[in-house]
Amino acid sequence: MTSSDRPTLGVGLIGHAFMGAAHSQAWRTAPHFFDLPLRPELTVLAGRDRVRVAEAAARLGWADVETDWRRVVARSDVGLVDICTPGDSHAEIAIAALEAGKHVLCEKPLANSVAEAEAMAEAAARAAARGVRSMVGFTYRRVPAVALARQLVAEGRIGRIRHVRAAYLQDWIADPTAPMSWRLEKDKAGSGALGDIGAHIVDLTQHITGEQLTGVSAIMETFVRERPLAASSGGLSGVAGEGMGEVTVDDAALFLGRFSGGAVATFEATRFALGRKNGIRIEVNGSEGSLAFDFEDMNVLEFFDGTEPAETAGFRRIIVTEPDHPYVGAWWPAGHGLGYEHGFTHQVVDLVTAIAKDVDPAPSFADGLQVQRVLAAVERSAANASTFTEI
Ligand code: SOE
Repeated sequence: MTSSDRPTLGVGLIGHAFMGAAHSQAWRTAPHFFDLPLRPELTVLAGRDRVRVAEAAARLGWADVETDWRRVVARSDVGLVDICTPGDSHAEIAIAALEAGKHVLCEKPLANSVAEAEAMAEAAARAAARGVRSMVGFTYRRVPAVALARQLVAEGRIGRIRHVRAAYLQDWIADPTAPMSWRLEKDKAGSGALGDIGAHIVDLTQHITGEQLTGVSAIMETFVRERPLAASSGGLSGVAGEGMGEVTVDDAALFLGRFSGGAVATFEATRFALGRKNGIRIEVNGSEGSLAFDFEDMNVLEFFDGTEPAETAGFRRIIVTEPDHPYVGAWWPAGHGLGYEHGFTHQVVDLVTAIAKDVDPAPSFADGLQVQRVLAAVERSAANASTFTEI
């Protein structure tokens, strides 16, 4: 039986910017490369501006459009609501959808506060008791090299974990003339580099190690505090495209951490690392070996086997494109590589499979709440000057 013979799952996507496009690609592509137990249907796309959402629906392959997310949640032909909006609307939409009996996929970070994330996790637990499933969209877990790293750690191939080193480096706002966007406004995004990209490395390191962060010590910085308004925004002046807007979030967040298994860790999240475009760098040092990953070389996992004799020991580059590597068998022959979008497709595969099996997908809203608690602890630590020792 192929995906086309399967029962259908009507999807309603809310938001059609970068994440909406990435999710649309995944809903369209997944049933053509994986034998899914349910066949996703791109039923309805929601956006506030009817002209823009109609254009996006035509471009991204959605059958219908709405301009109010509430109507998506109410539709009988929608079985799953996919939330790709800024963080300030995640809680309201997700809780309404779960209470309406719709499965939910919510982009990261789960929410803009711990309180919102707690309410979402509680709603998700109530819904799960009724067979309604939910997932938070930490897609980098589903890069084959990351999935292999988690597998090697779980098999004990690097022994007891001592060090975790994680950085998420971008540079898309290093230019001070780059315009304001919702990602630079605290009331919309919750935080800046910390929640936008720091959330990813918090989730990834917890996922790879299988351990949770138990405490942090942090500093945060905002390098550029005012930016030109984008043509479409109202900002401080209230006039779209004129004047400057205030940046109300961090540009960089750096923190130390301790993991529940005793490992110590360093984290760096910045959108000012000039020259780094999407550099997610994770290194895990254990008692028997080490693993290293860089998303800018995303089909490779570096592995140092500490049990090898010194004369032949060294980091080996594993090209994670063999058919037996996680997810790879559905795609291309060895050596042809996958891209950023494949993580979103794998996310759809795992979500739809969990729904069909009537089990909770991972990462759950509870996992998203744990990340939110780490982010909040970083902000508390950075705000507490006593944790920083002057020279
Ligand atoms: C912007 O920093 C961004 O689009 C993040 O919001 C995404 O989560 C990340 O995957 C790529 O960069």
